[in-house]
Amino acid sequence: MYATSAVYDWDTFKFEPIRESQVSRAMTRRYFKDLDTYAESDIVIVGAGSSGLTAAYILARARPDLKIAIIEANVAVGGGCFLGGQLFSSMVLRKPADNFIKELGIEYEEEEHFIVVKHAALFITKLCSKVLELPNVKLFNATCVEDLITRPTEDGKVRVAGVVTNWTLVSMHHDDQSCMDPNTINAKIIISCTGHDGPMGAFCVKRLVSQGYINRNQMGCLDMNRAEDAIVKNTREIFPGLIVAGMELSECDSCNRMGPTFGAMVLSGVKAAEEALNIYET
Ligand code: 48N
Repeated sequence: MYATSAVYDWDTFKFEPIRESQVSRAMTRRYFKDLDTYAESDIVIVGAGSSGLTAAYILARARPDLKIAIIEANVAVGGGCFLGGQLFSSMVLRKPADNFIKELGIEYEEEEHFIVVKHAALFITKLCSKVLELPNVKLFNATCVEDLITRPTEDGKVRVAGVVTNWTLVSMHHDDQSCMDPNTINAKIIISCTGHDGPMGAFCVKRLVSQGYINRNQMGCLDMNRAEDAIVKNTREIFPGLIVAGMELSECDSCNRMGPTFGAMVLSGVKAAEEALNIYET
């Protein structure tokens, strides 16, 4: 026997009855209601890695009146914090990023200038669960941002005004299927945290480059000290309506990479949230 609130008689155990269609309706009714609700979002965050989820956590708690949509191409969240530099599981964050880990209530071991969380998955799952518990956030995972919505501005320029999305599996097959119509989400601010280059990485930077709106610079070689300071300092609105955070910045500012240390991802997410709040409050 193990400690549990209920005691089961496994000989007579039976679930309550159900029809398969009830499960489908329970899921699709809610999903399509969310698509309808978030078709007009206040803020869209692209990428549910460490910087994107941190930005979502700060924003959704600071402004419970704002609707925040998170678009994540993978089925699972976490980005490089789950899959990339975490073959060795433990997660290093340099101080002062320990403040955020304390706020999340995650245990860690203290070293002189950094802290170590025993498993990267502990950090990202705790952060994700706290974000998803917030009533003004919706995560659309397995969903890819495949274009930006833009609008002309009064001074004859252009600003980003939303995103174009498709289920990731559809996005991956545009070449061998017709370009199946995408979905759109209008929003005043987009925070792009799609990581450094990779199959889908650095998406919004690459899209602005393709339009000739900004220049493309390649991510620099590994230098932990320079990289982490630069990523946090450079987190900003790189184009009207578009804030870039995390490693995607290295693809427009040619910041160095830092390897498997995540303090800059967390504080870049914090800074991106503050940049978005400043824009909202002006
Ligand atoms: O974890 P990432 O890749 O991005 P960040 O910036 O949050 O964290 C970067 C960090 O993991 C590192 O790269 C570490 C520090 N290594 C540094 C180094 O030296 O190598 O998360 C980006 C997320 C992923 O989950 C992608 O699936 C997702 O963004 N994504 C997208 N989601 C929707 N639409 C897209 N077009 C898209 N592109 C990427």
